[in-house]
Amino acid sequence: FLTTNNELGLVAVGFSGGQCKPGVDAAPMALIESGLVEQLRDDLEYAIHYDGQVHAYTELMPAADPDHRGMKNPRAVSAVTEQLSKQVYAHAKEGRFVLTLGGDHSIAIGTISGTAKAIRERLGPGREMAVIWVDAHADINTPETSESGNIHGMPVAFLTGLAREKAGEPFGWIGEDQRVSVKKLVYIGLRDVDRGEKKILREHGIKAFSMHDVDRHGIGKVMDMALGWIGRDTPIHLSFDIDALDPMWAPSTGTAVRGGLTLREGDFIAECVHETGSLVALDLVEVNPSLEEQGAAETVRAGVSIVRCALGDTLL
Ligand code: B3U
Ligand code: MN
Ligand code: MN
Repeated sequence: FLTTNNELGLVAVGFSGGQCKPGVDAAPMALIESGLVEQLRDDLEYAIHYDGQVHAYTELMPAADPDHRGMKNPRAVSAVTEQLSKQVYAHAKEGRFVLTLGGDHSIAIGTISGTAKAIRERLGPGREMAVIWVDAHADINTPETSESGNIHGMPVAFLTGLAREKAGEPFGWIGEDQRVSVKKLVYIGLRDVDRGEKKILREHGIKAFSMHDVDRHGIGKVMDMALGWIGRDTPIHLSFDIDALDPMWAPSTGTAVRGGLTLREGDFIAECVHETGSLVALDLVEVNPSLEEQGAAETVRAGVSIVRCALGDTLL
């Protein structure tokens, strides 16, 4: 029932408040200007539902936004992700595939909470979707374990309920039906994981394939294992941080880490997830076209390639 149509909801999120560097807010426009929407419509034959705007959510920005539990811009990130969650939910509820162009990775609090709720309602009780998180980083710091205070390093903690807030606190809006289980979460590409995060991954038995695993087994075997862990007929939300790719292929991103995936390995992950027929949503985040004069165009091109592969483009 999941991919019975070619309807695609597109949400463009020009938001950078989950980290400190400006420029990642310009990514959706750069991706769209490079022809992504036309390619999805004309080459891949999607019917695209897009409101034609890159949302900056300026109307939601608080006048004052002091740190809360060490988090930077907590109210801004909360307001944006709560609104985004509703937008993504509305598309997913209609049975559309949801493509979100970020923005920094804090926006995944909005996207995944939105699909989790919609998919839960469609699947009925006892079943829930899985998340594949492709990233150099685990983004599972709690406000207390984070050394940076940047919320783009925390979305998985909020989405799994490892970090929680009460009603009235910034992230108090996240409900049980908007969360995902740590057992349904799989990482690929990790290579820069904080000490506190390693402890969290270990203690909760979270499935994670680091670059070491990619080197040892090859990306083919890693994908077999990742998808085997999730199991058949489980809806999948793919959250793809462009910094999972080696800076050779994606240099223009806020926290580039050497020793990453090749462009083909990134595309292969997207292709394999598409082939399951269970992909319900994709986030592409952390493309920052302003950081590298030379590498920006290349990074945008890598992002377009990942999206095309996840949406069914094939080499032959
Ligand atoms: N783990 C670090 C660094 C980081 C996380 N995500 C990115 N960088 N892109 C942190 O700030 O939590
Ligand atoms: Mn990330
Ligand atoms: Mn990252």
